[in-house]
Amino acid sequence: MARSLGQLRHRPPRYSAAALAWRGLRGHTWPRVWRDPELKTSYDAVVVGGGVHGLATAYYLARNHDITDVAVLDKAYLGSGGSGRNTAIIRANYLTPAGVAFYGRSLQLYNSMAVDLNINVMFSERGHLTLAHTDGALRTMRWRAEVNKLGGVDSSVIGPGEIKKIVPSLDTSDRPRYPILGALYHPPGGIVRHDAVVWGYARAADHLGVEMHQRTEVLDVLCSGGEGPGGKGAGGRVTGVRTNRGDISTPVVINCTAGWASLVSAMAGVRLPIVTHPLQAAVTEPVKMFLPAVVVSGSLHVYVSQTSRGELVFGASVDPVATYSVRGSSEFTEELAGHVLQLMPGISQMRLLRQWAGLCDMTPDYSPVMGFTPVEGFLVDVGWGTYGFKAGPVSGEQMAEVVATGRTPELIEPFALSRFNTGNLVGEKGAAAVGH
Ligand code: PYC
Repeated sequence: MARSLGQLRHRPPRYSAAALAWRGLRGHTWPRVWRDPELKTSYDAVVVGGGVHGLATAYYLARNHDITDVAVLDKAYLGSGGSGRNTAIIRANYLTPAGVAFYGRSLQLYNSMAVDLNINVMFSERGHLTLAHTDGALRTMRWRAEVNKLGGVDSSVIGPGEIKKIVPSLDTSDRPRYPILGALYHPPGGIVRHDAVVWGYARAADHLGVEMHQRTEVLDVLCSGGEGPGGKGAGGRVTGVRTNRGDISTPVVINCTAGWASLVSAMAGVRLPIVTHPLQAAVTEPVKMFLPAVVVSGSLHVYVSQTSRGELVFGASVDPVATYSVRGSSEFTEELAGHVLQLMPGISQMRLLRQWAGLCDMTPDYSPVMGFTPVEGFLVDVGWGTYGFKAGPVSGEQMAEVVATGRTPELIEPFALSRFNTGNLVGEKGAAAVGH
């Protein structure tokens, strides 16, 4: 039965604002938010990847199914991959019925997350606008709006007049090279503080008995009975993982990595149809709040939102080259600035402070790969492309159910690896924030 955080074994300490300030000034050391236990040689399940997906999977295994002998392994620190590099946008305005139902459930979990995890994740439901600059884009927005409504997700197509009322700083005149013809307006979309989501799941999972092991890199997935070398591949089963800190035996390994998804799966002899591309993002200096919604332009390859600190956070399409490099490039900055200024000429004096990149595992249909693989006990929650952060909670919930019940829940049936053999693809390219 599901347990609330109030029923957990260890409750996190609470401090008033004055007590926090006093402790800071006195140089107090802070209590650990999660434990740092010894790595054991055996667990009921091992989760590879300590981002939102891995941590949520471990949390729901413990909370919803009482499976607590779980280790989450991360080769760096928790949230150091895609969970710490995204632009924190959440939405459910997808194109396929499967996508709408899935991301709709994630939005519900984000809505109740502050209470469920007892942490302020700074969820700001501020509305999400996907601008259309061509007749073709407007047609896709109408299509998405109808699929969204049928799936119970609030979305509609609005014209330039309404867009201007929601975001006055947008140039809705006919002067720009790509005038704004309309937009898909999705009021429940918004932003959330991404690192708080990581910390919230980590702390809650820890309180339920899950172990998190940072700086613990998986070097190999150990298998037996499979058709490939080392007993890996189809027909085999998982027996454990080899890490930089020793071998761990386990009957269940869940690959929740991003960027390294295909490499970790290959360790079990499982090939995935994934190509990895970097995605760059950037942030400006903070200014007074003037951008009340998330704004996306597919034709101009840009999305932008304003954080509660006042910075503008920008992202673009994935870089055109498949690589594991996360270096920033000046081409990105230059193109971004040019495109953003077509949308909001009034911000030309703002300064960019930082830029960074994350890795996106792109699948042929822009939908994830979730659930069982031909290797018994080796499960995947991968292939998130540019949609990973917003899917973290629902993915954790559903993957935990797969492990606990040995069945695939209806919500993620469409995302099975076997779809690439049957041809039942779930085409979500039309729901990408920007053209890729
Ligand atoms: O799909 O909303 C999105 C998104 C934002 C950043 C990357 N993808």
